[in-house]
Amino acid sequence: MKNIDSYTHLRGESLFVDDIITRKDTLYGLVFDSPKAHGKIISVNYSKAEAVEGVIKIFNYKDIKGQNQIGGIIPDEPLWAEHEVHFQGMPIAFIVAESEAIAKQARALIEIDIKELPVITTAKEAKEKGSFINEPRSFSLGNTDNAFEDCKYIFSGNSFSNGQEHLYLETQGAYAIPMENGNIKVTSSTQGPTSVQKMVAQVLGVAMHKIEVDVIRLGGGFGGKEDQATPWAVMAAVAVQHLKKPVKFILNRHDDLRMTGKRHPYDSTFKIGLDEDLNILAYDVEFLQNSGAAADLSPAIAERTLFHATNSYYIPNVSSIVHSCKTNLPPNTAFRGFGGPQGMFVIESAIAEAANNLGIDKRIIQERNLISENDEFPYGQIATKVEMENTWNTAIEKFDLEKTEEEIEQFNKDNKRFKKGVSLMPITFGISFTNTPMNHARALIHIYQDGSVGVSTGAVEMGQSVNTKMLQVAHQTLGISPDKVKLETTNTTRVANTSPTAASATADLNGKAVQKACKSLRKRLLGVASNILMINADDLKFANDCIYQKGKKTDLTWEKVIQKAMLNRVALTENAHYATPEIHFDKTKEKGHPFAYHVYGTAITQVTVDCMRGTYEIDSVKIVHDFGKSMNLGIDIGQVEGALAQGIGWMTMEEIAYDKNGRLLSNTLSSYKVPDVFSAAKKVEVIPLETKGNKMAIKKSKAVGEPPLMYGIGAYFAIQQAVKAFNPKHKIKFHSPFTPEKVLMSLYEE
Ligand code: MTE
Ligand code: LUZ
Ligand code: MOS
Repeated sequence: MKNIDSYTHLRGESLFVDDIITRKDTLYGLVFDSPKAHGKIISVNYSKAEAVEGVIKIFNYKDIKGQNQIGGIIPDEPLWAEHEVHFQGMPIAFIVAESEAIAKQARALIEIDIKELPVITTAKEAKEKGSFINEPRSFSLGNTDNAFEDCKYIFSGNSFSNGQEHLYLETQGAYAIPMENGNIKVTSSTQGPTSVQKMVAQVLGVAMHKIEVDVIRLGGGFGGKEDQATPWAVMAAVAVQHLKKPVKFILNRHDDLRMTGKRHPYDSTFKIGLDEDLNILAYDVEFLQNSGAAADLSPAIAERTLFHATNSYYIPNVSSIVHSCKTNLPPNTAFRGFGGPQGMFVIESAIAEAANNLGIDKRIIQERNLISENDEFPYGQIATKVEMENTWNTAIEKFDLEKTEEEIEQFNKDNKRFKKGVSLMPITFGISFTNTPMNHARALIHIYQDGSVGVSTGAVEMGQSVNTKMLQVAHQTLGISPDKVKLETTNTTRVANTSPTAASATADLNGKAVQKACKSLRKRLLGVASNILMINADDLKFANDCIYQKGKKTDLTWEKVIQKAMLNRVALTENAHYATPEIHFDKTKEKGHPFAYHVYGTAITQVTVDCMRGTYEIDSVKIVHDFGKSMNLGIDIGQVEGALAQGIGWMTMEEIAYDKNGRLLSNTLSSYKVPDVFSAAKKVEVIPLETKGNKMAIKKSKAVGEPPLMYGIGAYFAIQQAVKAFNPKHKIKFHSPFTPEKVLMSLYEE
């Protein structure tokens, strides 16, 4: 089934926040943000700005009736700065004017005096100065101290991965309108409607029921709108509370880039120990997460780094620790993979370092240590239904890796200027919010009296096509045609207390709720049909908009059953709640069974480096991915391709740069390069490995949103191979992104 949004997307008819027809008295907001990364606010003078004609009011922390606090996990983040600023781009005030242009004009006239304080931009520096968000977390398995003594080979090193800009096509924004009795309706471009509702209520000092949050769809989120869509919606709502007029606030790209957090850069050190047969016996790793100036989701992201620190390998002795380091950058936040990719890059670095020193192919160590059935993850979960070796071996075989390797060897012998490299990248990703209480969802289904169906869930559509999947679940469970089903907007008055659309678990959680609600409706309606036909309900089934008796079509249609149900006063609405069973985690022991299941896969990446210019091309990425039993292969392969491009971008060309003063240098699309159709990968092939699936996955179709991003890590190591082929003296480093500039330096270093 095609994505149900594709028709309106292509015609430009899909609605986003900015497309809502505004009320005629609508006002426009704009943030005044800190020009300095750290300091004390001595004074702010708004008088010139306030005097601009068309400026209605400039809000600051003094206008807040509730709490000036929007921190989700830790209450350490004011909506508007009070006496101190902690990063460039930190919101200080909110200008509301008759137009955006007027607000912009006024913003330039605000005068601020800041007494500057020392600025920290790197995690290392923060650690040296003892600047942390919270206490460190650590996981351990076995005993690394003893195990290192048994190792024949021990290697250690550093690994750094940089941040990444989400670059959702639709920038952050919200439109808030006053309703009666002080109620406010906020249309927000958020992955977390409930967090927006909760924070609006908290800052306004009102009950949550006074705030309705509606989400039509997002023009991309990628984690950037899990927590960081909230401030803009809250600011618009504060203005509505005071002015009793609608306020619209859409960030322009420049403001969005400067004010919002990104993927966390990680600075890590590792020590890896192997025995004679290249079994990894021990792994010791310390992660320094550059969290930025407030917690945001950093503690949860740090946690997921630990969960994925050993990627797809079984290592019997592991000791890992992560420090969330407080720096003077915008608070970094969720980004596809949620700290997992950062952890996985380090273990791949450690294996590459070992292989390089031993003069063998990285693949040999990888292959020797792949996780298999009943192995224990460092967090205590026992691996079951493992498909790791299956994807690995299938990839090697189906894509004829041996032939590729021979061809590359020959190519590298024959060519001086161009060198090729190849790498294998296995992935293992746990599905569920690592915070167990978040793993639940609800659905509300209405069957209207003409037989058409409206489905509301807590899922936010952001391009991943979750609405299409929800529609599939509903129409298949009810046995009616897809065009009878409509997906409603995500709205806190219809589905409340939702977890954000995140952790790749949205289709599973909300899909299970839809399925449950539809099954209840189906059962009830089969009772109605049974009365009409005077046939035992057990022999009846809905399919193709009709009732079937033991596989034979009857004359009774879906519509007729619905009409009869109406006459008989049978409820045509159902609400269902789903909470993932079996999962648990004990944070005091750092052990448990946090994931419903794992997703596996293997990518083979081939690159060609131009050794004169340092530029490179990704020739091909060939992937064998564990989809379980995909319920929509078109959508799922689209997710693999999109995530892969994002992963390659993170590893190769997307370079976030701040100067020493915490100013974002890569603040335009001319100074921040994302993969385009030419530079992502010339060829992507995905072989869907149809596996048993998992009963915890919706229709046994495994979650797919985030895991394939990590295939992109393969690009880093393939480029490294090619560089080594040209310059054997190159001392390999782990410092992503591997930009053409760094490649050039590596090609010619002595
Ligand atoms: N795909 C598109 N097109 N746009 C997005 O913003 N977000 C990704 C992924 N795929 C995203 C996307 C992220 S970060 C997550 S967590 C999942 O989608 C969330 O949706 P799911 O839980 O339905 O997979
Ligand atoms: N968000 C979250 C996530 O709050 N918890 C998670 O475990 C998670 N995982 C991936 C992406 N977002
Ligand atoms: Mo995705 S990082 O869970 O929004």
